[in-house]
Amino acid sequence: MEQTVVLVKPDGVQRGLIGEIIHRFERKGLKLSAMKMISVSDALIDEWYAHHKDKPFFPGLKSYMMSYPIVAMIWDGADCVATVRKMIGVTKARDAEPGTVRGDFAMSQQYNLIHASENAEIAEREKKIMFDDKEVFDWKKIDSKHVYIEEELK
Ligand code: 3AN
Repeated sequence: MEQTVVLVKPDGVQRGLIGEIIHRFERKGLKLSAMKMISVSDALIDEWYAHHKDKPFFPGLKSYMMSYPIVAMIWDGADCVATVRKMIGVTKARDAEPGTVRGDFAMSQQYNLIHASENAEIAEREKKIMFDDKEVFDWKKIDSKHVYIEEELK
């Protein structure tokens, strides 16, 4: 199974959408492997968004990400990275498809509620930045045999 990193960003926390977001991924059949609320540091944002550091919106993005706590999670499932990206919708929230998190609950390009790893390689990098090994739980979800057929569980 594949893992992806999801952040409920400060606007999602402020708007009371932590539960809604978790609910969506749980109902989909994904497994929660880690979760914590944290205040992110300046250095963490520099590392997390290193690919955006020269963009004009970076200073605003950084102060927004540091403005209030965030909730960080690891979700686990078959093709989890692409599945979760589909479920969150495109970056500019007012263009996001209805039925996605951003499409249903947000309007802004910056205040777009949620982050999810872009690809499997980035997911591995983000797991290492955000979580210690002891914060990640390897547990068996007993309904997985009703979510996947045998071959999909391998
Ligand atoms: P996504 O989160 O959809 O993968 P990225 O990685 O392009 O999008 O951008 C990271 C974050 O930076 C976004 N979630 C958003 O908060 C912010 N952002 C991206 N593009 C802009 C922009 N043009 N103006 C302001 N903020 C932006």
